[in-house]
Amino acid sequence: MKRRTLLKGGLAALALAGANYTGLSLLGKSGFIDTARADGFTAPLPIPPLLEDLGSRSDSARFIMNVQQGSMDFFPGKPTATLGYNGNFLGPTIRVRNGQRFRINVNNNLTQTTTLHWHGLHVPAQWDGGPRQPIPAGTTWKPVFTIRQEAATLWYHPHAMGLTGEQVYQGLAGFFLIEDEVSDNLNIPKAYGVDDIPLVIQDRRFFRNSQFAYAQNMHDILNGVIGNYLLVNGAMQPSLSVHGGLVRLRLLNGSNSSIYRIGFKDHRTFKVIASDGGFLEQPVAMNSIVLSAGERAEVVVDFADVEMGNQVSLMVEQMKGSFFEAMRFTVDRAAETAVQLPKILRPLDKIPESEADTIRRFTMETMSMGRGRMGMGMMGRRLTINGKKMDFNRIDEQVKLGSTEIWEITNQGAMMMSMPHSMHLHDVQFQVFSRNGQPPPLHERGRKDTVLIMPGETVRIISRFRDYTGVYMYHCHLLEHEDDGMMGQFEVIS
Ligand SMILES: [Cu+2]
Repeated sequence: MKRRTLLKGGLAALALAGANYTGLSLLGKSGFIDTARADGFTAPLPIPPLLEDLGSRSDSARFIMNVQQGSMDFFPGKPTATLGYNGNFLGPTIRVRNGQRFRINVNNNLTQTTTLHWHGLHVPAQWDGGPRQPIPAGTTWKPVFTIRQEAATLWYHPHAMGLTGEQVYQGLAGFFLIEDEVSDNLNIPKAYGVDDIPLVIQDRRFFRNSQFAYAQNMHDILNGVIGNYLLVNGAMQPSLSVHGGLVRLRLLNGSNSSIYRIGFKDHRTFKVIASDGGFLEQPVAMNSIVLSAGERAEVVVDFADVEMGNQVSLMVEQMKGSFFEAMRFTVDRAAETAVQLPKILRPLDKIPESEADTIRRFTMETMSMGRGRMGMGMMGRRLTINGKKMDFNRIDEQVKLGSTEIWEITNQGAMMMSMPHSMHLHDVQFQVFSRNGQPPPLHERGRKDTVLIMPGETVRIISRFRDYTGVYMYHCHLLEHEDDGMMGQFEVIS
């Protein structure tokens, strides 16, 4: 895969003093397949199938999900052992409607525990699918709940304590889409797999025997497991035929720990129409967007100017500076109808600062050098939130049901080892209230559940805690950090 520097003002602008992005240095490059590859972009982009609803009533949806082992030929004739939901790699797209009753049977056919977490979903704590709801090997989990949430691009993935990173890496992830009257009525592309395209972007590295090179040694825990191959919907260098009109891309950074800047090779402008938890108030024009692990954005791109038969490349830049030509769009037919994106997508109810009852402060720390021994820095306390690591037996924060809270989250920069972190809260969709004391950029002003916090940055988020009591997680969504214990528990109490 070619590595090129194409997008100007890319992640270099976010460069980290002292951070180690040498990637494979500790393990040595020799054990890994290198990125040289015959030219691709011939295989069609896989579109995850919509999961068939087994229910007969429109107000109720019933699904079955098998968590299973599989195999993929990422390299011809050299199968890679994988995990998948109802298939070999990744999972089907679950699509539900606001207000619908949702039931699913999750059969764990693996030889180890897993969980199934609904990332971004406002859901009763007992059905959250976090580390407190393990599904032991060979058993079935049967959550039942009502969707109480506006249209959004969410996703699902395992979240078992200490196993999340490895299970996601092997292929466990899928889209979870909510539709409602607003999304029905908006004049935007909405034909699934035709002009409304889910794109989960992930990087991977491989051993020479073509198996995933996933490790949790100290280097990989601190830096995250960063790959040198890029997969889009589980395929390397795929291409997709599209019409010469508006195409909506539901982008998910489904990588373990990579931060991506995503844009087009020809720098074309696109419109961001939704963040993690739903539509923005108005489309925001950009020509690249940064998504940390776990974040989503819906963007609409216009291919009307592309000559029939020509291709447009989607580019992905990792924070450490590697560029990937992720996939190509081949414009091979004219648009049937000319769609004009609306100027206003929906009114967005902004939570006022005055509504907040409480301000809580969180410090995400990569290394606490003061507590470690000098010269043995990596042996010191690492990857903590407020100096603590995850403990099932400890409730870190108690939040009153019905309250509104501001959480002020600081990524403590350090001289020796600074890392970006991405803070994710279960239960709520929050709003970014400020970034380093300033209003957030326009595309961060919608609903969010995951937010990138660079070293030295302070982000304030505001959330309403409604409907459900119980214990939920907050954690860094760099999965190697999460697995290492960069996570805490908040309990919503009545
Ligand atoms: Cu982190």
